[in-house]
Amino acid sequence: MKRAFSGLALVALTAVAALPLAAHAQFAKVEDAIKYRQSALSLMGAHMGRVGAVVKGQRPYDKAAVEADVTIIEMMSRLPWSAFPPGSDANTKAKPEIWSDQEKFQAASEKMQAEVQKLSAASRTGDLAQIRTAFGAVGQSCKACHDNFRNR
Ligand code: ASC
Repeated sequence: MKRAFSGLALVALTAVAALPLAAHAQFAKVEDAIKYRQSALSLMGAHMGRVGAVVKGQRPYDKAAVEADVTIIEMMSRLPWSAFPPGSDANTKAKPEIWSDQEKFQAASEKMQAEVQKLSAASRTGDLAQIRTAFGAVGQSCKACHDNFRNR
């Protein structure tokens, strides 16, 4: 029993220790990584669109609904970044700069996540003006990354 536990513990410890290094190894195939990141960004875009409609006055403001949308945006904003393994630009809009300028790409992803955090805080105030401002900043951070790292 003791032996079995030690073996399991070693496997668990090794797995945890390897996590930051092996983010890409989560995906068996490059196509799986592409699908994963595109799915997260697509869901993020869908929920940005819903909040965008409220911000533009095309849909009535409902605090709980916006908070729910922003919760999803926040979760999705964390997901794409482990899913850009080298070589995963083939047949996608991903620019080679994602891999040749990784620091800048990472900074852009962190900027976007930081702006999403502010949108999350704004959504909890119930103040549509604050939500509008924060939403604009998130959109700008999306655009900045697309301009630099995504082909049209
Ligand atoms: C969105 C969305 C994007 C960005 C981008 C900002 O809502 O789906 O891709 O904002 O349009 O310019």
